[in-house]
Amino acid sequence: HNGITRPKGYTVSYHANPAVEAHHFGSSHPMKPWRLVLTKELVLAYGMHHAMDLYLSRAATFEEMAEFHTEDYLEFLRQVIPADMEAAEQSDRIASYNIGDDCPIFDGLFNYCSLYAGGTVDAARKLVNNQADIAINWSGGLHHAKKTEASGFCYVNDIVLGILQLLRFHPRVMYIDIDVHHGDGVEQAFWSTDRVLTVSFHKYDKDNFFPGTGALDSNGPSHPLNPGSRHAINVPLNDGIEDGDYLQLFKAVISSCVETYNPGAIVLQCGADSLGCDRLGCFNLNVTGHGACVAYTKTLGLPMLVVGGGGYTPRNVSRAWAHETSILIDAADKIDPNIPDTVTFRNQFAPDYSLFPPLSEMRKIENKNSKQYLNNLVATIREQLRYMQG
Ligand code: ZLV
Ligand code: CA
Ligand code: ZN
Repeated sequence: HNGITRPKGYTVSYHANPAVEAHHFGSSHPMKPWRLVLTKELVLAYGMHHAMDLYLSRAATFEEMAEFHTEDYLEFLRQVIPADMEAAEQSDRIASYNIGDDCPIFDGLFNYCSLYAGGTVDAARKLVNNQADIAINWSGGLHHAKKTEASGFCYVNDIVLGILQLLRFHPRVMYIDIDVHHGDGVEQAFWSTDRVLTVSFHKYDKDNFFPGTGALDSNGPSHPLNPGSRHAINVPLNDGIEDGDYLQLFKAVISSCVETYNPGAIVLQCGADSLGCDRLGCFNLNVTGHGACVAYTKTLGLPMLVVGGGGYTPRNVSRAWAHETSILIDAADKIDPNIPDTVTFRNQFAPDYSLFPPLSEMRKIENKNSKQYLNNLVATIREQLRYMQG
């Protein structure tokens, strides 16, 4: 079968549940859980499931989610129904939890949240229990959710829950976020601790791009004696960054962080809205460039929790996450760039039927990141890391 076998010397676990894919945010909403169906189709058609331990994600329990979120907020998510959006007596509560156009109430909302969160918690536990070296949950990565409110299409912060599991065993965890948006919810959750180093690469334009946080000089609590001081790293970018510059920047920043911080485990959020042609994004990355960041992170040889995130052009999201799965099982060189005939919904990948269409050429966005701007980012971050060492 395709020649895809288990990777030598390490184990990859894959966490998914088809029930997640069936949820709908609403027809005009950009978040389409259906992109997970396409991802699964590609992973199966290439035979990658033969190389991994597959687990059906279970729903996270209320108590597990309450390790981060308040019981009031979770209770609200559990009982709210779409009709409450119109009910006047609920409107204050709905507003207080930031429910609205970005984060609507839809059928099965609590089930959706507990399933994607359960996948990430399960994946983290596989790493902690030494049953996996790399654990993947493409349905997770919902980095904007806060302790007591929804934000930016995210309701429950599965990443925070996963990191809390890893912290039971590892003294230091490093979080890396390549979604085009700032990973504000994860940054905020660990703002005051030195046990998590958060690193987000994102488009930054304070007033015109969501969520407006993540400036280069936003690095943790300002008081130098607060343990979290300098343990948030932000890599603010402008429109149009391309593969070569992004990968060079990624390697420079991540290698310096690992050298200084010496984490015991890595959590990688692979938001695919940093690809070219994304409906919401404004970068020019190709599937290969995005994947190269995953490949580089893997070479660090640390236990790795890999989650999804944003990504609003479903065909390209699935291309990226299937390619990245192949990288994580060490089979990228064994998969045919021509998408197999056996893929259901193969018409989605027309006209090229390639895993690697030239996204950066298809909707070229002018690159507003000068070499000087990028060099300054690296120099400033290295300086910050020098101070972090104490
Ligand atoms: O990819 O939204 O800009 C992880 C992730 O990082 C906003 N929201 C907020 C602030 C005021 N607004 C606009 C509210 C619009 C509500 C509906 C859309 C509907 C159609 C098309 C685009 C959007 C939209 N919303 C684009 N950007 C937003 C952001 C939230 C982005 C979340 C990214 C989530 C999963
Ligand atoms: Ca990011
Ligand atoms: Zn995003």
